[in-house]
Amino acid sequence: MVGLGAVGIVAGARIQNAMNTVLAPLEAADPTGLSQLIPAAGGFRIYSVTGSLPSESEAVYRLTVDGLVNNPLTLTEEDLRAMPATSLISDFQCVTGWRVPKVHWTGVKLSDILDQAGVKPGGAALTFDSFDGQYTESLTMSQAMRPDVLVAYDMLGAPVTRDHGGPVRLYVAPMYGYKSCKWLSRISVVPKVVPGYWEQLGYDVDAWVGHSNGRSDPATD
Ligand SMILES: Nc1nc2c(c(=O)[nH]1)N[C@H]1C(S)=C(S)[C@@H](COP(=O)(O)O)O[C@H]1N2
Ligand SMILES: [Mo]
Repeated sequence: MVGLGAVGIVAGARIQNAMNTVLAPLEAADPTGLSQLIPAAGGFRIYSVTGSLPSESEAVYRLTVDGLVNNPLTLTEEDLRAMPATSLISDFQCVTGWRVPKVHWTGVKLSDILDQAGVKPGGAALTFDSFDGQYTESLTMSQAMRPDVLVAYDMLGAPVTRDHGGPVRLYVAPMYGYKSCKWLSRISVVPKVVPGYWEQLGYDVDAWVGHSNGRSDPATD
């Protein structure tokens, strides 16, 4: 137990240092180091690990789907809106504790996009990149095929705003908010899970709301 506790403290210190490096001088009071740039309507907080809010117009926006696929895709927002749409009403919960109940989401099921791209044998996981140039996320293939995982272009009854990661963001309904990569620019099919931005800093890769505290910290697991 003593040994595990020590590991937890070391991991915690590492996370804190890494977050201070990335985020200073933003929101130093936030114990997680996550940056709250703008208090948003309806209980959301607007997060960006880069300390700024990137922007891409609908005209230049492209979503690349590549890696272990038979048909790599380059999709515009119009292409996505022309695909079969799925709407969900589901909570958005950040691992730091805030939660927005019953948010309306519309987009394309990630599974539909993967079906169109044609996953090759050996494609067992996905990586997600943001056009902010820093944020990344991951899912296993079976998580990605769930019907409640969307590539979302509408949120709160309107196009996803720039603040919330528009024109297109990921929405992983059953998992903590950090899975829902904003300003989504690339989906790659890969052989195994590559931990995302916060996961490299200690958060759980499997971020099920309620099953996980979002952090792989042996001192508190
Ligand atoms: N590109 C990018 N995506 C991101 C983040 C981020 O900092 N950058 N923060 C994540 C976290 S921790 C949460 S809780 C949600 C917050 O979404 P919101 O800014 O729309 O409230 O976005 C997730 N996706
Ligand atoms: Mo979060």
